[in-house]
Amino acid sequence: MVKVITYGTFDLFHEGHYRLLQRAKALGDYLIVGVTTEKYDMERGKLNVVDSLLTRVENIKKTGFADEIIIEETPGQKVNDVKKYNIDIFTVGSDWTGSFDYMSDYCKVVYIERTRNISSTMLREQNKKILKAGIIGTGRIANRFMPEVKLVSGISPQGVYNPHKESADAFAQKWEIDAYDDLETFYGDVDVVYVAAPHQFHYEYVKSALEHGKHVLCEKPMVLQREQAEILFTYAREHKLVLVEGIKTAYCPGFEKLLGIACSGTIGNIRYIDACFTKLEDASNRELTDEEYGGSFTELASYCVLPIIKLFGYQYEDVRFDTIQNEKGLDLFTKVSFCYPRGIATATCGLGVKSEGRLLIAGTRGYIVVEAPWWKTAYFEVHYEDTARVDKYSERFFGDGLRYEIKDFVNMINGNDKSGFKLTRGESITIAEIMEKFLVKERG
Ligand code: C2G
Repeated sequence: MVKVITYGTFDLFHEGHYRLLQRAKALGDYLIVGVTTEKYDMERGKLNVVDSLLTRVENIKKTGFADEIIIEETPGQKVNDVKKYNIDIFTVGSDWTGSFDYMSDYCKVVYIERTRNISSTMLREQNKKILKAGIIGTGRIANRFMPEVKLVSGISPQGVYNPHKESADAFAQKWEIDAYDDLETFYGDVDVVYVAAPHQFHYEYVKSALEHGKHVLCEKPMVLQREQAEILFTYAREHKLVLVEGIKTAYCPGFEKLLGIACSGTIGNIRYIDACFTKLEDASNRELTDEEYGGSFTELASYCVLPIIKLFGYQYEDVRFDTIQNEKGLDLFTKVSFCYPRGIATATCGLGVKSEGRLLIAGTRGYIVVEAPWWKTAYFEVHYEDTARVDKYSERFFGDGLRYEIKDFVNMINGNDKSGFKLTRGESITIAEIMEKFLVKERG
């Protein structure tokens, strides 16, 4: 008797799950299905699981493919299960190809092709819709989005658009999704759009996606002019569409906790904020050669300006920029200084100068300090006049952190929005205004 085992969350049970189980069963005579607990999913960074363990087990039972169902509770459990149940074949979907090769020391490992087009027809409850996501752009950030989106329940990547067919095809093949070089067809097949094209194309893509009735998550900086941000947000609001600027820090749990502490009076009244983010880039990269839209400010300032806008608000009295430029006139390093009625703030960002990359929030009773990479906030300290007292806070941060904004985006669309406050429309518009002021000053 050939014994097969597979594992999964099987949330919002759909065709992809059904076909996976069907083919897993066909690999042998006896199929064991391991279903994850809520706690284990939380530990492994899977977000937004909707169905209870009981419901998920029931859904698997109904398929009739499972001869036995077990519960997966811990990271090392798979190897032990294989030994315990005398398993011949371990199988899982091809979106995990390579990840479980280590299991081949104990049994045969088979990756079953992922189902590309899942429809929600298998879902019993109408309101539990799985959003089909379309990705615009095939660059570095789009590649980071893919492993993150699969860890959020309720959304499934459907296809990628790039006007250059070969780039779309290569990306689609890598991530087992569909490729599009025609925008109309692309919009016709997806429910939501993630814009990860170069900055200067964001406005047109976001606008056209909204005009096609799609909810949009757009990479930072969403746009480089205040008016463009206003037009897009107004259109989205009037058409009841969700539009989110993807500044991941704003959505990560550690940063939320940090803002809560900063505003709680623990450090007194906040008077000074200093945020720094540097990332050395090769001089030949687009970031340091694109004379119109390159440079460190457009690339990184969204992160550094975020805590300042969150804590001091939109009403700065003065803003000034100082830069160190390369021979093309692009800023290798920029310092932006703000004056507010209640305090002052500086943000520095660099692609050609390395600095310590710290976030400091200073108040009348103490200060908060977060070391790099503070934009992926996981740990921070609160210090006081009494140097013996240091309060320490930590929070889990998974992967590249994009899953947090994706989760909030999905929840906003589904109407259970408790996260709109994390990056408000006014805050996004102010960040666009600062980008515009910088570009007008530096590049006319
Ligand atoms: N799957 C699929 N096609 C889809 C979606 C999912 O074939 N469109 C497969 C997955 O590859 C997996 C199974 O269905 O084999 C269950 O998917 P999930 O519920 O998303 O669980 P997952 O997070 O993939 O867990 O320990 C758990 C395992 O590592 C897999």
